[in-house]
Amino acid sequence: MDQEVISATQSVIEQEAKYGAHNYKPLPVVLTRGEGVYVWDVEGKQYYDFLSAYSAVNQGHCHTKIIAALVKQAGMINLTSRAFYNDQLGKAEAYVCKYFGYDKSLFMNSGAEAVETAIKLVRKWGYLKKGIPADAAKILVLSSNFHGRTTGIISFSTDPDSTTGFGPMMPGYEVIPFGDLDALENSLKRDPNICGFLMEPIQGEAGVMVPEEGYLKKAQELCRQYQVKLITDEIQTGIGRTGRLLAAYYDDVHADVLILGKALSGGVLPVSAVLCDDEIMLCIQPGEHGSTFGGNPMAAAVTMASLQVIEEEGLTDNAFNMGLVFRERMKALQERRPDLIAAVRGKGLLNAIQIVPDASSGSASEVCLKLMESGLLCKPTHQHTIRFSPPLVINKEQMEESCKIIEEVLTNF
Ligand code: IF1
Repeated sequence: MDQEVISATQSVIEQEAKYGAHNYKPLPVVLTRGEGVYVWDVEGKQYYDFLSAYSAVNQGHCHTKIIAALVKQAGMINLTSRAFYNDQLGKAEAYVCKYFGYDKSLFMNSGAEAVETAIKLVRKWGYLKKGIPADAAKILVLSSNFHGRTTGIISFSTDPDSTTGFGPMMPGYEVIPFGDLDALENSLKRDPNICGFLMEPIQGEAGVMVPEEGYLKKAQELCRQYQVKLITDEIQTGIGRTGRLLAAYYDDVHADVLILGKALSGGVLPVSAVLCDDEIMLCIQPGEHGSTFGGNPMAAAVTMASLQVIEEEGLTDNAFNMGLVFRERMKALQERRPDLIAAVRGKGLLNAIQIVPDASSGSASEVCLKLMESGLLCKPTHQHTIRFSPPLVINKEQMEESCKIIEEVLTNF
């Protein structure tokens, strides 16, 4: 291999190791360019991107329409703060409200901020509308949840890596087992101070865990019965990723509070939003919540373009169809090689393969290294699970070629 080229990758890795915090352990690949489903490293090697920045780049890398909106707005005005109006935010608010069917929207930046915002909204609603005594509001969450990294959000994480050494944890949350409707009902019955139930319709970080069909529908009914707001975190599952515009649509559920992030901007800028109806949103008054960058005109312009692309290019349906192709091939491989693959699961283009522990295939991270060498980038979640989430613009031919790479790596390990 070319010596000079190796050092280009190596020098970036060494610089990060020296000057960056050690809070990540990335694959040893340094990317410099992306287009559609492809990314290129500094050595010029091309890869299929089967992570899409954890489902943020649903519209594909450097989508011309989204970049055009970004550049156009960049030459007009970038940031006004919310002390003044800008001429883009109102348009974007109207756009997302109509797109997802809510009265109102509140723009933030990161996913974690939007989750915090949703919690604040539902707590406020709990005090003002449900009559919960001051500071007694409680929010239900699921085991193995992932909603972000703030001190508030990690307070209800069940992952020791997320919490250990970061205490004290904030009270006001109760964790119930994933997929367990009886546990949900018991908690709702027991505690009248519960104001919200926060959940991921498919748990991403937990390893693409799909609850039983009808779980969310029943959960919504229970929440209504007990006057509790259903908050769906669709930061990862939303915006076409699972083959429906929102994953909750599989259960015909329209959540009381919807949290979006990641692909809301096509991965171009950090943009998140919370959507809900007036009954909840108007509980927060001027001065009670905000963000310097939240709702900035760049984010607004990029959001509208990103959502337009999803619709115009039929990316939700494509995700559904390409997901069928992917799982069919992978399930066929599992049938041939049950010694290698323990499970294939997912919806649309949010999928995971679980590798048989101690199989000759090695650990999930070793498999990901081999896939990288073969020209396909993805990331393990936990020791034996690999997540596969390509941009939704992937076509049949690209999907077939990607499946071939995965099959070859898994079988020739
Ligand atoms: C990282 C995971 C995925 C999310 C859900 C909120 C957030 C996330 C359902 C917070 C963020 C990202 C964060 C990213 C890795 C990635 C991730 F492995 F950590 F869990 F996708 F599965 N709700 N998920 O998935 O959004 O504040 O990050 O914008 O490197 O931590 P954020």
